Amino acid sequence: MKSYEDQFWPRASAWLAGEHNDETLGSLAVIGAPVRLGSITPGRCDLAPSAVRSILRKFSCYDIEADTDLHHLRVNDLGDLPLAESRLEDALEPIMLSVRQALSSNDAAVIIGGDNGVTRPGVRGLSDSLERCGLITLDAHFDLRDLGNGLLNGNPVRALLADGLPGNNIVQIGIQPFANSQAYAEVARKADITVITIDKVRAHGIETLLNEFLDYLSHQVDSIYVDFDVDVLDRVFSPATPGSRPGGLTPWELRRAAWICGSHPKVKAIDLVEVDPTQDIADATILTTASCLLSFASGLVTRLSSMK
Ligand SMILES: [Mn+2]
Repeated sequence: MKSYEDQFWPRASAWLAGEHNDETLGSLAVIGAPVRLGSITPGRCDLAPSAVRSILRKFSCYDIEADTDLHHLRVNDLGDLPLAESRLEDALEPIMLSVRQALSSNDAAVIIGGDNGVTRPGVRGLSDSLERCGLITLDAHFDLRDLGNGLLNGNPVRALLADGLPGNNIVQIGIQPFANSQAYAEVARKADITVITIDKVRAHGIETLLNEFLDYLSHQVDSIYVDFDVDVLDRVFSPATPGSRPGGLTPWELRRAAWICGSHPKVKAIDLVEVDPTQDIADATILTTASCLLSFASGLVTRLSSMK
């Protein structure tokens, strides 16, 4: 059946495929990084990049909240890196180099995982000097598990500490009770990582906190990477992420966070990870994930127009 098309309602899928205004403000790279073999709970998060791309048919390109149209931005969709059968150890270099290359010719990059193992190579893609890089995680978990059993989706932040990322360049937002151990809370404390639990987010608001920590990091780093582990959402909104728990963020909070990151001049890359489309219900998780990609892009339009 031929689908209904309306020339006055351009779809975000067409934008991702390359539709844009004759004159644009800049460009956004999109990289699929379908790693899955490091997942503690085995699943098919390797299918998320294609699921996000196809659900964009259901979205327009207009952000009424910011009054921005995504056609002001060119997208370079670099496709999926062939990593679905790769160990995280072997995925480091391809993801890192892809991010590095993407950032050399685009204003920002969105990496669609894959499991949370993409965060380490993603951050390493920003720069060789990790002391000049900042990391914000929106995640129910520390991802500071021991490295003794090799790389997992549960230890990218621990691996980054080992790589030389200073703990005081790391801010973790959305950490849930009874989803993390005291031993790993102690690792975070000793490393001087800033930890904002989910109850603190509830008390102070995601916008206030995110703006505060983007400012804080901006004073000590050149570029910032933001990890959107979609399991930071409440489980009701995120059935497709194995680690989500009741009591997490709402889709509104995550989308708003994505817009704020897009609008901030030092945020160079974000990732969207941990979504296993085979576990989704009514596309709830994948719709939110796609809305984060679009809101980050909308924030980037606002960033680039203010720089003109
Ligand atoms: Mn995580």
